[in-house]
Amino acid sequence: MSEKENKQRFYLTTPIYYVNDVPHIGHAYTTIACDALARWHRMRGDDTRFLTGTDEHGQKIQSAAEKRGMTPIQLCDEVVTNYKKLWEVLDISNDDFIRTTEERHIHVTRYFFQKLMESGDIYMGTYEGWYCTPCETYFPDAQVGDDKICPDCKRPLTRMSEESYFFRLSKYQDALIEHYEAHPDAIMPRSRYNEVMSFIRSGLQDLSVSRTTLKWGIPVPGNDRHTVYVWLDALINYISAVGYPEKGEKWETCWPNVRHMVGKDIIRFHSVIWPAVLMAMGLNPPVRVFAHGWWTVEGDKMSKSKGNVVNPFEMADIYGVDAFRYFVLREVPFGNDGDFSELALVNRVNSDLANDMGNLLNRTLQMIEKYRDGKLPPSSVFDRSSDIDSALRNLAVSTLADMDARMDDFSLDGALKALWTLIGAGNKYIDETQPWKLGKDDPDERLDIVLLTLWEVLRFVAMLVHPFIPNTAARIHAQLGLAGNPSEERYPDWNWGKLTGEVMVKKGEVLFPRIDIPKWKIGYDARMKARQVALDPAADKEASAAFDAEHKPQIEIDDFSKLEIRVAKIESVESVEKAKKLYKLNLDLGFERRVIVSSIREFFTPEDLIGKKILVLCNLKPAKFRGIESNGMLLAAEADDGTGEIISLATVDDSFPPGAPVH
Ligand code: ME8
Repeated sequence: MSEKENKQRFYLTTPIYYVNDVPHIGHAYTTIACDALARWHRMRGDDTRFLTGTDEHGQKIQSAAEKRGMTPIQLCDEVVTNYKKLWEVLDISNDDFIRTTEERHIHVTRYFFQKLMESGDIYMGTYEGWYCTPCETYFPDAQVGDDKICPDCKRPLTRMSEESYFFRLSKYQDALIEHYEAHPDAIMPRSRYNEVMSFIRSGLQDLSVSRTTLKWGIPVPGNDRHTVYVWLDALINYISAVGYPEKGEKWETCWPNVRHMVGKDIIRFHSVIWPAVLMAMGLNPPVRVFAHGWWTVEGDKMSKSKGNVVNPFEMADIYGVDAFRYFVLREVPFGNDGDFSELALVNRVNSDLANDMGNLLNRTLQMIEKYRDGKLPPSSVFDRSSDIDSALRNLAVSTLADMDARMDDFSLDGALKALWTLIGAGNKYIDETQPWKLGKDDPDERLDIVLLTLWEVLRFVAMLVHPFIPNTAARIHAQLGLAGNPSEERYPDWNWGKLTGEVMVKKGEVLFPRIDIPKWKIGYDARMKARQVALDPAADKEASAAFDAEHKPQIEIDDFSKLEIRVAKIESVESVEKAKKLYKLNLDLGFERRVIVSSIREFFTPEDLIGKKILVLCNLKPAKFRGIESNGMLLAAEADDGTGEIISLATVDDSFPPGAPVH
């Protein structure tokens, strides 16, 4: 296959995420999967563009902003930074980030609407139906049961009637069926294709595409009383981000090759409404819409009220970005639902990353250092390879093709499995060739061949694993003694044995230290307890007593210096409603004012506290207690005097100013 024949164009999008809340594992999952695909295609040398962004209009955002006493755009500007920061932390290589409040998007949305009104595909009518506010969707009577709850989210529906513009979705029913019959790969996996086809065949109704009740949206051209339905607005992002309607080079290379990755809950918007709108505009429908499954957490539905929402920042912080990326991509057949459990993640790290991949690298580099002083044998030794060596080489080369085919089907887990077959074969090759014996008996050629074969396998592994765990791939690459980064490699040039000149390996730190499960469990249990406390502060006492009962391990001075402890003056004290143990303390920290929520109400009256200069840990991550954000923790001694628990706050002389540091 020549590079030219094989070269593709690949434009890939994530859904754009609502900015009414912080990102969770669902958002991270789609984006990591897209990142792996985009990196894979760049490595193939394909013309690749990868888009993500945020969905910033609509009722959800307006309500969330009202709740927080902000304007919608203030909320958007604040929350969008969480997404951007997360993509940086997770090594996401998006080429663009679109916000639907950007002018480049707004004008394209209005253009679409205007064109569709002119062609008659959008017309004015009256809508009466059942409306789900959280889903921002109307449901026709036929889809609503006697209980009048939303068929999707199961929350109560409201009967609404309003003047509305409609999109003639019904007109495109036959064209959609025809299109999908001709392109069975346009919706994947197959089960979703079948689901969408039967939905289309059951009959499509025209779709309400404007709202008079909502202010926070894009005004309909020529009729400011209406805003554009948020889903139509959102879908258009995929096209406004590549320069439509000017249609420059970005447009030409991207649009005919667009693939959308979405969660299974939003497949219909992408595979029914969106292609019909595109057809109405005379544009090609997406080449593919792929719907992935949903994560549960430890067997339970993820929900804020249960306090089990998986925070991707936290996972990356505790386990490392690549362990998290690897786990979500490998654990579940892509397209199926899966269950997230930290223990399962730890087991994957230990078995796949530390054991299989880490050992192959360590054993190989150790031997090259021990027997060849770190220097790589010349590739001419391959001329005398025997069958066992060639078999491993052939496997490395065919793994590339095997993974490529799986990535074409978006089978990310399948591609990783194929790669781990190669890694397993590399470890088995060491066991079978027993280089340590060759090292003793035959210091020359046979050992050279074995060491170089292993080194080449690892070079392939670094390149093949790079789209999934880019940072680890770069570390392997560097330890192999290679310059540059695997992200710069283009695979038509990988040729086995291509290396000339002298390469010195540089064995470095272990890639993934094994996680000691009993030790890990202690930390895990403490975190779960803390989570419960955040949900129910009454559990706080129990948690802290259990924690204090144990002595803690020794720490370094550096550990201590991470704590920012300062003097704070208590300015005022308020009782927290419906929480008999909690006070809200308003503090003066010298450089700013702070709120801390603390469970000391049963020990002090407000008068005991006001004016006191106390010590506060002030760089603790914020936590919410009964809806109040607490920024820090006060320091206190705690004991039992026989009658019950007593508490004494850590205080300083009145001469100390608020904000004074404590070392
Ligand atoms: O739907 N597991 O945005 P969004 C896996 N703005 N994926 C999950 C998940 C879970 N437990 N929970 C949510 C929107 N998701 C719209 C998109 S696109 C033009 C507009 C996924 O922030 C969900 O399937 O609510 C969806 O794909 C994504 O998170 C975005 O959710």
